[in-house]
Amino acid sequence: MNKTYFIADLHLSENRPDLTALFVDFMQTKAPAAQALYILGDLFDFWIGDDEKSPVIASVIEQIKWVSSQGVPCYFIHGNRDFLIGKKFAQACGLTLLGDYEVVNLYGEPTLICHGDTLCTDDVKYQAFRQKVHQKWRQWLFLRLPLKVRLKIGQKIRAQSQKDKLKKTEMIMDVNPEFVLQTFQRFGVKRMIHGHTHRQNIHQIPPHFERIVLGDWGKTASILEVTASGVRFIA
Ligand code: LP5
Ligand code: MN
Repeated sequence: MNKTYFIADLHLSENRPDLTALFVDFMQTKAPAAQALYILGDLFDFWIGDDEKSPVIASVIEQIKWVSSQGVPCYFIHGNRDFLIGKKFAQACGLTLLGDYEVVNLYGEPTLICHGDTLCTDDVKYQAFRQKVHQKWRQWLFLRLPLKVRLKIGQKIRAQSQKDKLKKTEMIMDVNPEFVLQTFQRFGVKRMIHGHTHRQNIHQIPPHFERIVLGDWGKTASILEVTASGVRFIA
């Protein structure tokens, strides 16, 4: 029971029933045994408002509701794909929405958690885009558009993003090491857990920092288990 799970970047959608199946399996078999579950963004491939309905969304709500009902608190940090997840969806599944950066005490070790996109400061075009779409008034207007229009706009942005990414190097799309160090110092922590870059790893950074990167889900899941003894990927 003395373990906490972290997952991110599942990118669930109607097009990938295999990913939903992996998620359902995790929620039915492993998650109920945890003290808490943290989902660090991009649970969905795409989110255009809490009013969208689909079998995948219904299934995710059911699974999170079930795990919460087993006494496992479930937390969510927004990703760059599902930053529009709101209170309605959270309430429907009993999910607690967290801020972009949170420090959680994990068995005595203060740990910073975030999605990871904000650490990629070299991706100037993305950061400018992020700043715009995080403006409350833009989101307010967007969410009042008909669902079909929102879907079209979302698809246009996805297409543009994919085109832009072809011109970006792997280094540009990774975290900026100096910004990471500043972030450790700013929050006064030695451990950080994030996703987004899909580069699953546990980095030891001198003199005493640890940066854990969650992987994306594909053929297998990527699940980080944190206990009093430390961290390990169980999938
Ligand atoms: O997602 P991924 O991994 O492929 O790439 C990300 C960055 N891209 C994004 C965009 C998302 O993929 C799409 C999000 C859709 C959300 C639903 C709609 C919400 C609208 C809200 C309005 C208030 O996050 C990508 C990074 C990459 O990670 C690596 O870190 O590089 O960033 C980009 O590619 C951003 C582009 O460089 C800039 C995009 C400009 C888009 C302008 C489109 C204009 C069309 C408008 C139509 C009306
Ligand atoms: Mn992401």
